[in-house]
Amino acid sequence: MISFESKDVLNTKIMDYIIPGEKVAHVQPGNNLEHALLVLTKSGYTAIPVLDEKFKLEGLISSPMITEAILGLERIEFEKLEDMRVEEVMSKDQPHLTVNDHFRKALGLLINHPFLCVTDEEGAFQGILTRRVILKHLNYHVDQLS
Ligand code: 2BA
Repeated sequence: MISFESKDVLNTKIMDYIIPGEKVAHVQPGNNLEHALLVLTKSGYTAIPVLDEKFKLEGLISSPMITEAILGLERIEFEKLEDMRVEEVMSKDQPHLTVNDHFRKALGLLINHPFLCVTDEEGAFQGILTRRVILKHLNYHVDQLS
């Protein structure tokens, strides 16, 4: 059975491990879907945060959400990409972390989400914590056990 020598791993604060806001690809609620699809495609990510002009976290948008939104009965209605806005399509009910949270909370949430947005107490976006970073950190500690 795996047993960590101390609970320090799970009590680690997340802030040292986040990808800072300025390095995170994002779109704004008022952008059209064409712009969002361009950012997603160019960045290579399947989902990215939606932030307002003051960097407040508003939601998350993904390529499947966009495809679903422009899917007509018989064809994909590409012309909708220009008219529809990110705010009409984005998901608003994603869990997120705040700056003082620890790995323990993040670990449980990252089972179902590839990344979590991190905000300060006022909701201002600080960055994201990805599944990759958490797994890398845990893997390091598991390696120390052998
Ligand atoms: P996905 O885009 O589905 O990417 C899944 C995994 O594929 C990523 O896991 C990463 O290991 C790899 N990957 C995808 N695109 C990449 C790229 N352009 N450069 C390097 N590696 C890439 P994680 O690193 O754990 O990221 C989890 C999720 O976090 C990503 O899911 C994406 O939705 C989001 N993400 C990560 N970094 C981001 C950033 N700088 N800006 C916006 N979103 C980001």
